[in-house]
Amino acid sequence: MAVEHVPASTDPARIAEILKRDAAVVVDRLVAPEIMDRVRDEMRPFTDANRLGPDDFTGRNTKRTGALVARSETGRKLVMDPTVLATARTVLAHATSIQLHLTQIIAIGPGEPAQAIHRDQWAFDFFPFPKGYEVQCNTIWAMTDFTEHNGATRVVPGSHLHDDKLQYKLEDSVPAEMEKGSVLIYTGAVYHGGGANQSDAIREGLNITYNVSWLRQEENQYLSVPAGVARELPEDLLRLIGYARGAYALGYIDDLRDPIEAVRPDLSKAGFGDLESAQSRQRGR
Ligand SMILES: O=C(O)CCC(=O)C(=O)O
Ligand SMILES: [Fe+2]
Repeated sequence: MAVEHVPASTDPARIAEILKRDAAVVVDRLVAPEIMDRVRDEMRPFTDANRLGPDDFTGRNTKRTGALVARSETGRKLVMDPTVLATARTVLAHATSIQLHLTQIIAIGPGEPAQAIHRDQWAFDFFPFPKGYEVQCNTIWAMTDFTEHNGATRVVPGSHLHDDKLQYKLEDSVPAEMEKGSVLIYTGAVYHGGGANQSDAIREGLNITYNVSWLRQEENQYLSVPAGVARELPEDLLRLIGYARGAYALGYIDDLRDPIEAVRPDLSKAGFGDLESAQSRQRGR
């Protein structure tokens, strides 16, 4: 079964429906290809200086370059892409709030073998989340065209409802081929992996993921984004990277203060977390 493609004009509610069924979908040409070139240019000093992966999973001929919020103006815009963000908020609506989980350019070099098929949510120390309870909504933006030949991400559509800790073979998966500027959206529970790059050019994708705010972030945003940069960010992005309570009491500073006060005291919200929302959750709504 191939990964379904939808046009850029598709309503996020419809995209979320497909994700509920398949746990993977490609939104074709969601941004112009030039946006991808801009990210590449802004990130070039960091990608050039970066080193290859330390193990087979991260890819010994693959570079992963992160901290997009600190390093790339265009990357910040992609983190806040309205279609993706509305989709992620819908997919993860069972949680009080969501946050940015990680940002990285994944540049798979020629000759890199396929990555092991996995679930991204295994990052949470392999905790067995209940079937159907998604904790992550992920994207890979195609910075180059993605083809089976150059290492397009491979996905097992519908596998979010399969058992945990399964070992899939590459033949069980299909490549999420897409044009530059398109985005693959997939959940934390779907089995997938980077494809083998059999071409002679680098396959570049921008991996931006979101998770429920009651879990830890994979990329530590507080340390990846220097406070001086954080101070200059728009409020919605600042809250999304973690300067907000994740639920009623999660993430406050010292005397029950809003975490945003650490960098933007002017934006502080009076009171503690949302008690009413916490109580309605406790009652099961
Ligand atoms: O680069 C890709 O296509 C996928 C990478 C991936 O799934 C991962 O590193 O978790
Ligand atoms: Fe992954």
